[in-house]
Amino acid sequence: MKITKVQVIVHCPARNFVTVKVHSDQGVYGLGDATLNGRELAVSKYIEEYLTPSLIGKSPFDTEDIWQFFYKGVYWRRGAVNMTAIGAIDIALWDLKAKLLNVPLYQLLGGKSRNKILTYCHGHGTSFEDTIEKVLEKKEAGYEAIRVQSGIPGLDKIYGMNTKKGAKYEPAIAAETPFEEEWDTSKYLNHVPRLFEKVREAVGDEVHLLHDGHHRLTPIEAARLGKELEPFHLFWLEDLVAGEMQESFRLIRNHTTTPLALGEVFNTMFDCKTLLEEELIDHLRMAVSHGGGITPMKKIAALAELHHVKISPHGPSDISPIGIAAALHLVTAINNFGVHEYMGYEEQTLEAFPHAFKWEKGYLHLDETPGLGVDINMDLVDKYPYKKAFLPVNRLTDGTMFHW
Ligand code: KDG
Ligand code: MG
Repeated sequence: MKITKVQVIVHCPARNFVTVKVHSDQGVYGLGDATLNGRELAVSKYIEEYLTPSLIGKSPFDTEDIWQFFYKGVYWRRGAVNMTAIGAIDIALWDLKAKLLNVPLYQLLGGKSRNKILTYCHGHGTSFEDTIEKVLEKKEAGYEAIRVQSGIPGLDKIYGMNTKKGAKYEPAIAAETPFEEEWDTSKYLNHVPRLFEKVREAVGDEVHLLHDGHHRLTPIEAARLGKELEPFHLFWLEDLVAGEMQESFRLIRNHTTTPLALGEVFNTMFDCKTLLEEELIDHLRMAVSHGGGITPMKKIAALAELHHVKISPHGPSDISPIGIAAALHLVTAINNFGVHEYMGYEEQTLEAFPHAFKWEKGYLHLDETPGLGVDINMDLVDKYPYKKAFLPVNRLTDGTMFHW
């Protein structure tokens, strides 16, 4: 059995995606998600130029050896572009292998540990009232877990807002250069506890509430926020400080019992080794596609399990249904699953990626379709060409460059 061809498809069905299609001499193909929001062409070129030639002729069953070949063989290890490229190939090979064996992928990862996958969505509004309305709408739609972000008085353009009714969360903006947002930490820190007091009162105790700090605080600011939110029993506080300094979480952890989540920008075990070994977080948010694929994520999940940390994958709409399915199969098989982010897709994206997974009443469900259970509609690829788009950048109100 041999890999005969690798196609890298860059397309924009409502937003940009990079899809990898690995063909075998059995006429069966596997699909991988190589989308890295705002840096799509870097990954597509990387796969075409540097990975594809080494894949041709290899057996698609040798997922471990192929992963090690690309990870160790590059010499310049780690990094988002490199690991997303390796991850896309790895996901496509696992899809292909499961299709060739005629089983859903989770059967190769340990079988079924659960029947359905808890999801959380976004309930975002401009004001207290608007946010409460959005959160209640999501509760009504069946979500048991809701991420809450809201506009902050005095700041016009900030993260996590979606003002258009019914529109999906989409931070990337089509342009030649990134859009600039603004930030003021003291306004934010004063606002968030008041927001959660009101939201908790409106939704009651049954719904899990989550919040994303998007890497913007210092450890001591994060500790204050965690402490002040304790009465409202959050499911988690995500990305409070930048993840580069894993040691920063020691201070936060010593000050608050609010559960902590981190990791959507991580791409290897080494980004979270201290966090896991010292039990400094409760949920690891790595996406399978950005974390190097199924092969390393299965090992990371095993290390996390040892340290009471749950795998709760990043699932924004800039991860394609292929990347989401890869995570769904992984978290179906492992024991230490927490929650999966899921916000749905625009109509064009759904048409571009026919898929077997289904969302119903707060949970995602897989069926018995062999492989990942996701396809790509090749007839639509030329209809939706790539459009350059960037994630925003962020400045303090005095113009200082800040974290986004
Ligand atoms: O591409 C970046 C987005 O996916 C990111 O802003 C989403 O923070 C995010 C989240 O938690 O989904
Ligand atoms: Mg996040």
